[in-house]
Amino acid sequence: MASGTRPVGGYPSNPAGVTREYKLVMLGAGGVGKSAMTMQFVSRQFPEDHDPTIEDGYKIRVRVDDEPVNLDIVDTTGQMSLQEPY
Ligand SMILES: Nc1nc2c(ncn2[C@@H]2O[C@H](COP(=O)(O)OP(=O)(O)OP(=O)(O)O)[C@@H](O)[C@H]2O)c(=O)[nH]1
Ligand SMILES: [Mg+2]
Repeated sequence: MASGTRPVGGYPSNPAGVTREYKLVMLGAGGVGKSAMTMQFVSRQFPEDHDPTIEDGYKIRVRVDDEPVNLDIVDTTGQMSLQEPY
């Protein structure tokens, strides 16, 4: 392999002791199930009610490829009325 090239495939190596963080953003129209899907993933619960979201954030730790990583999830609003400037 020529000098300066990186191995093909996979992610750059992770220095020992450094926890990767992935940022996820839930996007979609109002009432399509963004919060329900997020809650299922974060707390294994399915909310039956529809409580329109303004914006919620969740930080959880999960395993990806056998490695503990931090997820930073933002559950956004689907309500156009909440997105318009005053
Ligand atoms: N039957 C069924 N109902 C669902 C599903 N996903 C969500 N719901 C219901 O649909 C409604 C709206 O779900 P939410 O998760 O609050 O929707 P949302 O996209 O977060 O809505 P906003 O925050 O207003 O943008 C709730 O009453 C949920 O229980 C699903 O897969 N099946
Ligand atoms: Mg929501």
